[in-house]
Amino acid sequence: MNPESGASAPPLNARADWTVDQRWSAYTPQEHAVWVRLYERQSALLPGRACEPFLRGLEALDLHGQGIPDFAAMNAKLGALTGWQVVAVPGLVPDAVFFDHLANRRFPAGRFIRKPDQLDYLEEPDVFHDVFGHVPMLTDPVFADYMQAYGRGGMRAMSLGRLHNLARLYWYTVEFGLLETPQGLRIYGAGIISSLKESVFSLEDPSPNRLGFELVRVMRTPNRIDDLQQVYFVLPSLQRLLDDTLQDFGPIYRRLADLPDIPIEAIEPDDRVFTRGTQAYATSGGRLART
Ligand code: HBI
Ligand code: FE
Repeated sequence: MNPESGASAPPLNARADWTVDQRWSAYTPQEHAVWVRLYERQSALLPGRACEPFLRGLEALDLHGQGIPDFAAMNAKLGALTGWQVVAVPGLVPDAVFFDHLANRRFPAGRFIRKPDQLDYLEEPDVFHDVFGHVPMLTDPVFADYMQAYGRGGMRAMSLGRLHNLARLYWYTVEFGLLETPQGLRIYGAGIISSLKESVFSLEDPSPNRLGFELVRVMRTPNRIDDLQQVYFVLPSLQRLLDDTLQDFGPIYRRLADLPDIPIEAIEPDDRVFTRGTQAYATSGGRLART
């Protein structure tokens, strides 16, 4: 999150709400080919790893990997399912703009796609992360309501000076969340599902902690934006996430003001532990140690 982002104005080619036309017909064959490569890599990993609502969403939206989806066609299907729409934006948008879109059931998605020599490195969310990663879950009615509730809560968190706490909730759910199912843990977080390495690491590596989701606990846990996660939080159900988020966050924010952050690798006495991670990946230096 850019601390100055609240002050900036939209780029000249964007509307006041930071949206732009997707200009689907302007994508080059090379750009479509990047989508196809990413799609094929990720979809091979999804069976037995992605949660059912995600897989159903991918089917329902007909995101079959022929190329970068045309938002207009995708929105017709998405809108009929949950009333959500995807709008194109140039890149990261200011927090207040982001929250306003979510509160109105619009998901801002990057329009550009990463370069073929940077398949695993992203500075800003591109169309593959935003559409492949995020949009399938928006076909689930419960998750769709959660995202809207999150957007509504965003402005309040900003005015109360607790945006850093609310942003952690987004991080550890929408981006890096795991779901408990009778078949085992499954991915629903877009940051995981759009990443080759993390789709395997999040579920199968002995390094990270995997802990039961608790709202306040999550909001006390810092996150890392530059590497594979040290901790994942496991939801018992998507309904639990929605229910927790529909409560009044005022008292929670007052409690958080008096509670210290929890170190990222810590396991607390009250935590429900799915995996006590070795933290081997993080303590060996993570990304920095790799050549
Ligand atoms: N902009 N395009 C875009 N995508 C995001 O995920 C995003 C953003 N602006 C702000 C923002 N996220 C944060 O407010 C949330 O992650 C909390
Ligand atoms: Fe994202």
